[in-house]
Amino acid sequence: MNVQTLPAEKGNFNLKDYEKTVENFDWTEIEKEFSWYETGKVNLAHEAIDRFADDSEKKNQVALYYSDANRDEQYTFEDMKKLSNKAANTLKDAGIQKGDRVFIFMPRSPELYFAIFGAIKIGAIVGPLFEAFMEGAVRDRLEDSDAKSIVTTPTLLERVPVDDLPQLDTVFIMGEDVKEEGPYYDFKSRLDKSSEEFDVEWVDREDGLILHYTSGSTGKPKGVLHVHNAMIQHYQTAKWVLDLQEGDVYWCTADPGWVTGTSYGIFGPWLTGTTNVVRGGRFSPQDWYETLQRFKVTVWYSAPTAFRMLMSAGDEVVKNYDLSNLRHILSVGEPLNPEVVMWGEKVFNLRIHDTWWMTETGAMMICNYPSMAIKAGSMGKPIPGVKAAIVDDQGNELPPHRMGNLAIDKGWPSMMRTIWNNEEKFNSYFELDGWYVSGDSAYMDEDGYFWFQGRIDDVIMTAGERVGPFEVESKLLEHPAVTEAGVIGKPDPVRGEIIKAFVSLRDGEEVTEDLKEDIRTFVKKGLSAHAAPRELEFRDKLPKTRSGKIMRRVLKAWELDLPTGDLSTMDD
Ligand code: 6R9
Repeated sequence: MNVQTLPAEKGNFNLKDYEKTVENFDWTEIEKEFSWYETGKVNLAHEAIDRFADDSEKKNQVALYYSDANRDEQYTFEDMKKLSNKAANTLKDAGIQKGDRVFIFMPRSPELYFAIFGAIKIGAIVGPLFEAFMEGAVRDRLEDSDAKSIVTTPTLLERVPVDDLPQLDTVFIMGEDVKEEGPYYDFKSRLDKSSEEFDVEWVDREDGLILHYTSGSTGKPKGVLHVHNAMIQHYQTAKWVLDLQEGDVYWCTADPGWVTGTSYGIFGPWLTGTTNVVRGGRFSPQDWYETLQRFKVTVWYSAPTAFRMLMSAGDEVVKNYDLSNLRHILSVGEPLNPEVVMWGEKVFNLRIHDTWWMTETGAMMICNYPSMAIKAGSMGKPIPGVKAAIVDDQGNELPPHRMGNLAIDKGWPSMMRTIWNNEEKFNSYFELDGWYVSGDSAYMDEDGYFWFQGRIDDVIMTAGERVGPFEVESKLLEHPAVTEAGVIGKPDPVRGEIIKAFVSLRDGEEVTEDLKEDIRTFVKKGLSAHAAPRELEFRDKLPKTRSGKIMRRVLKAWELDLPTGDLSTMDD
């Protein structure tokens, strides 16, 4: 394969000798940043908000720029402290206590962020939900976690089956003229009335912080529990990888319903005292470029699907905006196709830095830093303090260029502490000789860069050859007629599996036999004969999660006429 390499640049992680840093790195050094190093107790909300609000040089800095179609507001660190104190008082006065599960089910708004910090300040465990969840998805999560409380809006309340959830005794409604009766509380008027002063609950570093539900390919969604200790890694990766520096304006496009929207939409930026932009509403290329321009965003964290959508909007659109403040771009969630990296170079004149991690890992694990050369299509290298390897199905480490299980040595600070109510599931991650097994398949090259191949379940075995669907999808995307591609293995009596590609075409392209043949030949020439899709099917849209992942299991279910499983995370 011919790899395009983009040379190293300057950044916070300015260490020439990567290997030496990896060997000498000690997470306890980072702990000195936080209060527990002195007192033995900590609270993430104090470290992310209050300590800056109490600092005369930082308190008047804008912490949050919030905008959507109806609102346009800004809040300093001092404002954030007061408003999250009000939220903390509101929750506490209604009887919420340390360790209770408090769900947040509302569209993006400043109050969502106050509520999250308010809950953290009293030591509660936050359960963020996507606003698009329907009743079944809400029920599963509240039931499984024995939720005590939820903060929601009058519209979304219709999807909360309050009467069926006996544990759920405190329902805060953020609206006008809310009638208080039974479990219902008027969040807004209580916020308005409550005090701006609050003494945070000092917790242990191993106390619960956040519960993110994530769907596997089978079964109900599982609750991944993270603790306050995770902040060490949120903080350090925000420095090293997001490269956040004094004066930066940072925008993470992810919703807090997804781990990226909390670890890096809330924790990472604020733990480093950075000005954070939140834009509500749906994606449109104009709106996004406008947001970058208007807030003079310097660091931007988004996802491959979004970049691909911007790409297919055409390069003319971006020319109407002044994006000269932008200096660092990052991506997460799905493989970042080389095609997209090269597009980033062209239109932004910047490298897009891929980062790999999972809900379960809590924070970034394998990354491209400013100070290292990027190999387009690679996820980068493990951050110092993280040991990653490719292992076989017995847990033996494999040499470079062998495809296998992407696995991590236990002990990084932000690792999940359990799967809620399901210790067995939690233990199953560690069955291969104690390695944390990600479920992704990948290989490492001779320079220690990791290359994603697919979810283990998605890897295709065709005529004795292992093919990673990602490689084929990336090649398909390079074809001028194609905007999206999802590739699966389809059972075949002769070859075991054959490669089948679902493709959506650019506006104006028509499906013809010639085009099909052209696409097949394109992959054959670009990759290899065995990687070329034998079957092609055209669709207007491909099934994706809200975080932009192509749902190959849904494609497979369509193909084989099987049930599609839990679809609560599928985008509409
Ligand atoms: C943060 C997040 C985790 C799964 C992961 C992998 C895929 C994430 C990726 C990537 C290729 C990257 N994934 N980052 N694949 N390149 N840079 O996405 O968490 O929603 O739990 O998903 O996403 O398959 O195992 P989560």
